[in-house]
Amino acid sequence: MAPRWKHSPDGARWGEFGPDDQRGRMNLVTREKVLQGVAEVREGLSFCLSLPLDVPGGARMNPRRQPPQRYSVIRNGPSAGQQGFCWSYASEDPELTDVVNDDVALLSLQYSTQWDSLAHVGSLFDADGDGVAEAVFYNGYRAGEHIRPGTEDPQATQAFARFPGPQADALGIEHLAEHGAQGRGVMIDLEHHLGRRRQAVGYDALMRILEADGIAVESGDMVCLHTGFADTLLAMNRRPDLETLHATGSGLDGWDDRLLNWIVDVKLACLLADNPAVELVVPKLARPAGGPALRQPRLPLHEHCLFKNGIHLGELWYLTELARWLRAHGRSRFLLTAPPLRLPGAVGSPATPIATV
Ligand code: UVW
Repeated sequence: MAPRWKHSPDGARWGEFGPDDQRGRMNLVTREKVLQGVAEVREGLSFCLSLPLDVPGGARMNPRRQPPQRYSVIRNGPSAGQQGFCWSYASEDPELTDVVNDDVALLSLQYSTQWDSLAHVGSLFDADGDGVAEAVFYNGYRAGEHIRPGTEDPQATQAFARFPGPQADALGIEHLAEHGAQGRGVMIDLEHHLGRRRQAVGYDALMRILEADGIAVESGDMVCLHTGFADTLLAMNRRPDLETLHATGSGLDGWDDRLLNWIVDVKLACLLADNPAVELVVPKLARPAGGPALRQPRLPLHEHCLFKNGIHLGELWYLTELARWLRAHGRSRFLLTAPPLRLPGAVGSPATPIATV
């Protein structure tokens, strides 16, 4: 089989875990790391790190992502539905007493608390060296070949079925689910040091915070960034006030090369945040007067992590209660258990992560 790439992007470590690897740096969450996580369990106290999955509310925060819609399955006709159950087994046999509810959800997988798979963000890059950039993902997996449009169903009546896929035959979220996504979590409490004002956090600021809090990030750690954004959002009770949100919460500075190098050199396994993108999304750099167009990503940290280095991202996690508890108890580490849905071919997944201390 022809190798998937002749050239890898600058700053990428494609092939680090073999050319066909689809787990990226989650490979660093080894049995030893799980035991390190388990060793952090001293109180038997668990924290749910998910927002309710119908938060933010509406689609104003991201028009591509709609709130969940749930349907019921009514087998016995509307009258059963009106009584508060879907069907009664008595319709099959009058002597049976069971009444049953089922439901169906139509879910934007990245609407609320979520994982991004390595198939979520790639880049236009000339991996095969033919002089033309193609859409390519981590380890050279190709759009159109490995990550492709799903199959249209001409019989489908639902509106959403008009836009089938994408179908990630490589790099789908099931690879993370099969790993288990359990290991040692480390909390970096940006909000405690910076407040909730929107600001980019670069290498220097991050190092100051790690030093002040005595935090050492080690190989294979699952790193959480608490900014307070999700807590502000939750308090809006599903009516997000965009003006306030646009001024709220810190995020990593994806244009800071020293920060990007640190993320790779420290060998963290994944980056998880309570804000919408882990990084602070800033407007595109300006084209120099009269100069050529600058080809650049809108989301440089996504490019660096998902595309170049196989580092999964988690967004809109709910970290405030855990961050407060850890600070009050002079701790920053915990057992993190955060499997995504084992949904083959999906590019992201809702998550209900649990921290145990
Ligand atoms: C995009 O919006 C592209 O990604 P994310 O939700 O990961 O920030």
